[in-house]
Amino acid sequence: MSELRALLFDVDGTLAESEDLHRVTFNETFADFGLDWHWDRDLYRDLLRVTGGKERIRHFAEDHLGDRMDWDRIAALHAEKSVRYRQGVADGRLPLRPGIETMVRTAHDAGIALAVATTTSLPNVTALLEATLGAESLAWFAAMATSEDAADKKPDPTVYRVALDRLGVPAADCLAVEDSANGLRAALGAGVPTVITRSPWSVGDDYAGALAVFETLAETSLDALRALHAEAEAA
Ligand code: XBP
Ligand code: MG
Repeated sequence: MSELRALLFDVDGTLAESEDLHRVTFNETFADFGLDWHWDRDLYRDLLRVTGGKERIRHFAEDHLGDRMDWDRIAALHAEKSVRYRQGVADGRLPLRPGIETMVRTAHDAGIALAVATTTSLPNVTALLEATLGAESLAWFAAMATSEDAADKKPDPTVYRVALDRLGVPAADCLAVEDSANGLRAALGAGVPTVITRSPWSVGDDYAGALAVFETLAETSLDALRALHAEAEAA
């Protein structure tokens, strides 16, 4: 019989509604590099199907412009975008989504292990946690699995497998919180039961297989998540 021992959080769209800051800082960087690219909201929603910022740039150049962009140039673009993004985070432009702070604090106080499994980079995650929950919150997370750990991005389950490995907790004793179909597929692919908090960027995503779909974590509680997890285990 398994019990809920760990919560694994996605970052973009789950901890914070961060995709618009990613989008805006991509556009600022394109202008800085002399590219006449502009990713408006509709286009960006479509591009989000490709996870990972560098992979998204490559996909856009190839599929929308027929331009096979050099990977070093993609990496340089992405590095500048990441600096701009973290400046925005440090400036307080990204609050945590409703219910996240309460859930993180409650779970940590209850001895539930916390982890992150994300397609974005470790510096982006630490910048967000420092800017919102404070530097001391980094120590509350027993494991971080980020873009640096997984060459294959979500929906590939690698990033979740790395997080589980670092946590040392079996997948069945964990619960993932995700906002997208790609994230859900990745978590389920690693055997982690998953709840969804919807994001405006993932409207229309297929959430089949999720234990529950919430608007935000403010609609639920740690006890309710424990109950959901126990029910799924018993089913
Ligand atoms: C989010 C992503 C990321 C962000 C941008 O996926 O796909 O690529 O859009 O971040 P998830 P980077 O929510 O599953 O983490 O530019 O740092 O990749
Ligand atoms: Mg996400």
